[in-house]
Amino acid sequence: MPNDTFCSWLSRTDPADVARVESKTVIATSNRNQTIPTPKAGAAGQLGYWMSNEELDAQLGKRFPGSMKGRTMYVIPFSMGPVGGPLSKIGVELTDSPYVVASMRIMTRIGNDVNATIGDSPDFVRCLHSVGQPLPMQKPPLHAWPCNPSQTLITHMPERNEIASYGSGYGGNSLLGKKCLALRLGSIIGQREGWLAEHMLIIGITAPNGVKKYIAAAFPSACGKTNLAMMRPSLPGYKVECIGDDIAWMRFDKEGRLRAINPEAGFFGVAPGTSRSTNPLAMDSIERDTIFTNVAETTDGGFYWEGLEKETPKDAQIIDWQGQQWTKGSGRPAAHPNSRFCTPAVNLECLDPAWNSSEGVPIDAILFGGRRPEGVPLVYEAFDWEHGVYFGASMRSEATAAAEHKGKVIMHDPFAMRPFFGYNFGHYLQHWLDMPAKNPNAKLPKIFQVNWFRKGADGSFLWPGYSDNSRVLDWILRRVNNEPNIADTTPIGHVPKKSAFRLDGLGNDVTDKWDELFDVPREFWNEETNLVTKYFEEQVGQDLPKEMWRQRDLLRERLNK
Ligand code: GTP
Ligand code: SPV
Ligand code: MN
Repeated sequence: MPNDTFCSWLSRTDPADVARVESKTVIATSNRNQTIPTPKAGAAGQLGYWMSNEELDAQLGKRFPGSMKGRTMYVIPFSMGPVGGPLSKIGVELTDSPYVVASMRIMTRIGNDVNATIGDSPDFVRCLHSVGQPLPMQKPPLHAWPCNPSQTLITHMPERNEIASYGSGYGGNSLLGKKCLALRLGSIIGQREGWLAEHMLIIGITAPNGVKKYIAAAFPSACGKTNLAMMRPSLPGYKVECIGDDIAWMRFDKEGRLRAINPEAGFFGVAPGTSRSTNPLAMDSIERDTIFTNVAETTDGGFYWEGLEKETPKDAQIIDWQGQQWTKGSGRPAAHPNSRFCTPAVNLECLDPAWNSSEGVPIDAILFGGRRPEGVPLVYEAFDWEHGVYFGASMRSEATAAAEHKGKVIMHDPFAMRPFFGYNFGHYLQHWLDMPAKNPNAKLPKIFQVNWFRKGADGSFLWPGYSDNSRVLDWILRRVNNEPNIADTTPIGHVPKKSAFRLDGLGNDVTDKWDELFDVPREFWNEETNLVTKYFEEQVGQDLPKEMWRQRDLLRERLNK
């Protein structure tokens, strides 16, 4: 890299250890129904995996004794959230992976000041991680990345405040503060203590009149959180500042404002697709102090991935994510589709001045989104909180490379939390539904659904996305401000009036697609509602709050009026 301060690292993993493994991620409790809903007879549960404490002890007993033999064991005291903050939680991770140490150094607050607070909070979460390859290994590890994929198991023990992860060194499997603590255990603690742990980005948006509002947005893995969190708006006069790109901890304060903090201290972002044109501020921040995993490399020491074609000299020699010579048109990707950059938050130019605030920022709108090539408009607004909870509950999205799922099948991913629920999804819905009653003075955020990924007949995206998503944010903020006459009502929610939506500056190639972008096909939506009904019946059954059936019925009525 042509940069004096450049100091970064490339890790290549064993090709068998490249993403989260949902099917090997379990939560052990003494009560199965507390952890997962009971699926209908004959249906395989998709909302988490439960294990008994006895079975878990047996599984851990088979794996951990002697697992770190010959390796250095590191002890990482870390804080999720500002050290000592009222919403923050402390963990201590033991690991035999230096990659995990370096990554936790970026992604969390670690060090002596964390140690000092442990005396005051002996309820810290005990985290244990091993790559599962005691030394000497029979064969040297591939790419110097020891792991044990056939024995991988990521486990959570909420009753003991413990996490134990074996066999994988990758991302959410091994950086135990992230999905394991901040989302799975976090959601359980949140249910107990009356707050929300969510797979959401947090941003501050300053409108041209100088008024600043904060929003949180839940999109499934690899569906655009990091990009929205670091967006440079195309609409003049707007400013977007980033609090977080992946996780939000939120609770109503005494004044009834929903306050959010980002428990993390860095960004573990999807590399492919990141470029000067899509996410320039991320490109700036990854020029130094960054750990890259499974990206491709240029022979002069730069990074490369799909999306950087225009920014890389034509004659650059490229080594792919597995260390092989790579040429364009070879039919295989240069970077793994789930390759990542891991970079400190403080590197980001658009980091919000309040990102480190321990009481959090007030949230005025919550967005849900996903990859929906068909049928789902660019943006629509819920009629009320309960309808918004139905938005979250009925979310579906195309599978991505962030976990082990194959192909682009559309999967249910309620609240973008399917892989991260720490407790029974039915109870989780009830927790959301109870928020207004439990916080009687709550100023409830408005709830919206967005979809940057609708496709036209030719298979290309109808909406330019990225910086132009600021146009959607503009409409959302104006709705939050109760600006009159900017919305129409459809059976699925309020949509923008074309005349009120900021399309200025976009070419006809986009504006001509308005009707296609906002079409609400009745047949599609009836079918969608049937699929959600089937999912609720098969997966959640008895545990589904009745309010969700009411919302489903109201939607059907509106669709067929
Ligand atoms: P996780 O870190 O896995 O939770 O993912 P994420 O939700 O932060 O997703 P991210 O922002 O990293 O985006 C994933 C992929 O979607 C990248 O390849 C992006 O380039 C692409 N993407 C993000 N925003 C948009 C958009 O507005 N339009 C289109 N077409 N693609 C987008
Ligand atoms: C996700 O998959 O949602 C991520 C990446 O943010 S990982 O940390 O691997 O879970
Ligand atoms: Mn994520």
